[in-house]
Amino acid sequence: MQSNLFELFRSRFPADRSRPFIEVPGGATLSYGELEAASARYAHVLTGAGVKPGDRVAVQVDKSAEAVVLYLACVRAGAILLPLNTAYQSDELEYFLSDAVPAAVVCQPHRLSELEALAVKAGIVTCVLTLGAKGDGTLPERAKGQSPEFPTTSRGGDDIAAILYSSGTTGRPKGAMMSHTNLASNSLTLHRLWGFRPDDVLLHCLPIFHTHGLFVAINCVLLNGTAMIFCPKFDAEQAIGLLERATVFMGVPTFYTRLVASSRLTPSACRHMRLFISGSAPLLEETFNTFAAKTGHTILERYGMTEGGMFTSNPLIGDRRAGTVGFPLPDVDLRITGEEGQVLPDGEVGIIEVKGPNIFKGYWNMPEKTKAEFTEDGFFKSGDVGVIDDRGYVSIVGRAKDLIISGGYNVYPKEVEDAIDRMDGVVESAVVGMPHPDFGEAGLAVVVAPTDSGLTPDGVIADLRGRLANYKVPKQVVLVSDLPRNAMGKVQKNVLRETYAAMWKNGL
Ligand code: MCA
Ligand code: AMP
Repeated sequence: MQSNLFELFRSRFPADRSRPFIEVPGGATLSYGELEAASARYAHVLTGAGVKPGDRVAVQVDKSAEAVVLYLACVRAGAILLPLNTAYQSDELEYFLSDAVPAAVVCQPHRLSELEALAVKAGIVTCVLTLGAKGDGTLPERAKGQSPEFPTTSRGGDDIAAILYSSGTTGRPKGAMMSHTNLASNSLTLHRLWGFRPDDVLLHCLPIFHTHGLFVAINCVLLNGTAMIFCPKFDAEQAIGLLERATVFMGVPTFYTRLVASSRLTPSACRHMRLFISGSAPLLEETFNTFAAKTGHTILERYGMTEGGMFTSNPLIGDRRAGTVGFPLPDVDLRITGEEGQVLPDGEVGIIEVKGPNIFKGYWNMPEKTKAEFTEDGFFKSGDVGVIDDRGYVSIVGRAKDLIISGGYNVYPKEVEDAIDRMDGVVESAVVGMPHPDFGEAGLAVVVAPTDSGLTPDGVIADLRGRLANYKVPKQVVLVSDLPRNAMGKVQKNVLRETYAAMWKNGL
């Protein structure tokens, strides 16, 4: 049976293919017909370059209509999309390329030589293409002479459509393998649950190299066969101006705190809107309430992970409760377990475990790690600490994993600590998440170094900037002579958070 995700989308495209799919503010519009033809052309370029079904295609490009075409071209060709954050630096990219061994790499023109060198270093025979501006080597240029028809590659439901990397608590990034069925099932569920309508227009301001902007947002639009206004990045004032042409908005909590800070956010600015959705990080009750007071809209908060898309959602119709992430999706089994793995009754706090058709197929090249993350009866251990109340609403009350979520991006302290520890003069370090008014949380690095090491806080930050994606770089660094430890020798991060709370001026 043909389970290629593209065929599901195509079955939902509007009969009138001249209808718009992507509208870039102040830029071009891409119709569904153009999407179909362009993704076929891109698929021909990829297969012509030797990409075969199951091959990985690493993509590190700015947000654009062409990037969405490329996503669908990979799916059509039966290749595995490997989207990479544009903020990733060479050291980070080197790992992804050597681990995933892609058959093709698509990047921005200004990073071509860097990516080519990395591909050679990773020892992979690969084709490196660029997206964007004109030039013989660019994918859009090469696509010009290609046929607008492409027979969609047959895929089974369990075949992998995408691999998304996250760093993980051990510091070594792991690639979550999402199958065609994983992506299709979650998108269909969300599209139905959030009541998408034939006249919906999504205002899309999220980055498209992570699950939220790529799969949650774009896939709902593709299933709806309607348009999205596609902003290259989030700008609160621009977004408010565009709301009058939109009906649905999806954002991380930072988007909402920036929106409510504007005097232009009024009921009138939102008069055509029917749904505001938030996720990727906890939405403060204060933001929920201020947003409701300023617009008359209650934000719908949902919860999920790269490893399975969305797990829960507040209701479309009914009580959207601040501080909760709503109910498990209809096709997701969600339970709370205790330290011995026993299932806890409602009202008790424990680890959130999930099971369903959306849960990923495992970590690329890491069978042992995959095994460790699942229970014997097939539930995925999220690492989030939660509770279910007497009405069935799930709340996230903490994290068992050492993770900072900053502006919706995950920062694993272990990865940042490893980078700091490699610096000359550093004995050891600990990175903790501190409250941040804009990003929710942000990193503080406590670095142990002898007084004659020559290290300075600014020097540590400057060094990290070249080696880590910018959002992972701690906002503040303090140099100390030792770290507090418990009787087991483990660094007491809670003590560090308390100790430095007074000097932490919002990370600024
Ligand atoms: C930018 N900076 C950040 C962040 N973003 N620092 C900490 N955390 C961040 N998230 C820093 C930059 O390094 C720079 O610092 C300065 O802020 C300004 O950078 P700029 O690019 O101008 O920032 P911005 O455009 O205002 O970006 C902030 C943002 C962006 C709009 C909130 O981070 C964003 O779009 N976040 C969304 C992330 C997302 O989509 N997550 C979903 C993951 P300097 O000047 O010092 O260099 S998927 C997921 O989590 C699951 C599945 C789920 O449930 O959805
Ligand atoms: P990622 O690994 O980027 O997919 O991030 C997933 C993590 O984001 C989850 O494990 C949660 O810790 C967090 N998360 C996502 N949505 C929410 C939410 N609505 N509230 C609190 N945390 C969330």
